[in-house]
Amino acid sequence: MPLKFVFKTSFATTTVKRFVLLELRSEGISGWGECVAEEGPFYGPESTGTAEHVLGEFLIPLVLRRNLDAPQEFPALAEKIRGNRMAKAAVETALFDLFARAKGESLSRAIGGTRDAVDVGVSLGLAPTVEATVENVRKHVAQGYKRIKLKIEPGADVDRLAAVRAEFPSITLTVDANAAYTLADSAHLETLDAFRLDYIEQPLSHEDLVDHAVLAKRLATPLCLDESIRSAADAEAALELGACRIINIKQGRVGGIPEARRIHDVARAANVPVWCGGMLETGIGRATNLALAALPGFTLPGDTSASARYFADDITEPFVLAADGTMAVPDGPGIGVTPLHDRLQDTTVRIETFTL
Ligand code: SMG
Ligand code: MG
Repeated sequence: MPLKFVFKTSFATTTVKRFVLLELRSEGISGWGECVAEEGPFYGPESTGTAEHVLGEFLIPLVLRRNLDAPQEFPALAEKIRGNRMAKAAVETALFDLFARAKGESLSRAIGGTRDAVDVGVSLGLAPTVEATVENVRKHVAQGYKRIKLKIEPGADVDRLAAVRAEFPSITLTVDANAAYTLADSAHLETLDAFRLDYIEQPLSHEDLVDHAVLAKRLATPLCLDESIRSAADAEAALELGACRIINIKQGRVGGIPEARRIHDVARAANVPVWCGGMLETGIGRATNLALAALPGFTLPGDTSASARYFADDITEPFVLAADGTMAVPDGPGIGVTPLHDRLQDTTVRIETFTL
């Protein structure tokens, strides 16, 4: 699916979204799971190719013709398979959707969501110039997003922030470096304190906690971790070390909804706000994310922006931004949306069917 914009981060440039979509069928009901792995292993270690392999060879056989009483039984089945969290999350979210649909209950309700709409922000990729950055901010502030997040990298940070802050002194502004800096950049990162950011997301290595804790002590701006938090155990360690004061939760990155929920609970017990991240999902993954973001600890605007920001035509009915900067949490059965038949046909490159 072509993206409406070039999404440049410190690690990659995305113009087309290619992904694995999983449909699990049982007793006449379909559950849908979008695998958030990207084409290349640059955000995290997984890619669409590794996900296809692990799904086909290891994960799907675990659930084929097996009677499960609840989606919560899946993690124990998949326990022997290390890592591959995005592939696992695809199966698990499809199972959650399937079970919630079978009960005629919304996924959000099924997992303990307490909100019917969530605050929404937007994540803006690296633009070629300072002026193009400001223009992009202008456009999305006008659309009503509650928080603007700018991708940054060394050489494309202070200049952009200064220009954005000059025009928008009071918007909620954050940055995401996707691990582009090192501790050697600490003095430089300290200068970002001047821009009154709500947080700096993942400035240092994608697997690091300790250096983030060292950096955090030098900055007034809170750190938010994304890539480094793969599990509730990571979240506990990060908070214990003082590596972050905010957590970005993505169900795909952490292996599914129960682990996302555990991270939410760890953070909540420590009074640490969380927000729901995004992986340029189609309507399927977006619906799953919205259900998760309805949990009570998700108190900051997330990256679950409107479908129209990403795609001319989504594969589901589009998600829209309400005038008050919120997005409705689907209340229909399961994730509340289904792929539109024609859109699915138009966008599908290859279908693989697994039966016993
Ligand atoms: O879904 O709007 C979205 C993308 C949000 O910035 C976003 N995601 O590190 O938080 C992040 C990135 C990871 C994906 S970049 C292709
Ligand atoms: Mg991030």
